[in-house]
Amino acid sequence: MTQRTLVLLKPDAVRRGLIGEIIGRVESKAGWTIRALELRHLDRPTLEQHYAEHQGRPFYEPLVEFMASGPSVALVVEGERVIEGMRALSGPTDPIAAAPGSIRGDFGTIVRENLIHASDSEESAERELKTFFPDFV
Ligand code: RTP
Ligand code: MG
Repeated sequence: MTQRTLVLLKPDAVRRGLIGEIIGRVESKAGWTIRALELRHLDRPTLEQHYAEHQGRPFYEPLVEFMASGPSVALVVEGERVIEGMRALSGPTDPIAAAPGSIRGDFGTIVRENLIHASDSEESAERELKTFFPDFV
C-alpha cells in the first residue's frame, strides 16, 4: 500500500546538524522516496493550525514557540506503509522512552525537542500535506 506522509525535521534537528543523518535513515528504507523537501522557518499561523489538537494544553504555547524558533525541514515521503513506518522510525514522543535505533531514541532527551514530526494517520497525512505542500498534492 503506497502512501504519502508529511515529515518535519524540527528546529532542534536543524540546529544540531542532524538533517543529513535523519534524511539518510529515511532514504535507506527500501522503496521509500522523498517527493518534496524544503528548509522552511514555520510561522505561527501554520503551527497553530498544525498543532490545533493540542490547543489549551500546558505544553501547547512552549511547543509553538519552539517550533517557530528556527528553520525546520519539511518533506513529503512516499512509499510502502510510510505513515506507520515513519512513526516507527521516529519512535515514541518521549525520547527517553524511545528505543535506541529510532531517531528520537538515538538523538533525543527532551520531550519537546524530539527532533521529528511524522503524520500519525491517513487523515492527518492528507490534512498536513495540504497545509505544508498545497501545490504538490
Ligand atoms: P508530533 O505531533 O510532533 O509528530 O509528535 P507526537 O505525535 O509524537 O506527539 P504529540 O502528542 O502530538 O505532541 C506534539 C509535540 O508536542 C511536544 N510535546 N511536549 N509534555 C510535554 O512537554 C510535551 N508533550 C508533547 C513534542 O514536541 C511532541 O512531539
Ligand atoms: Mg502528534
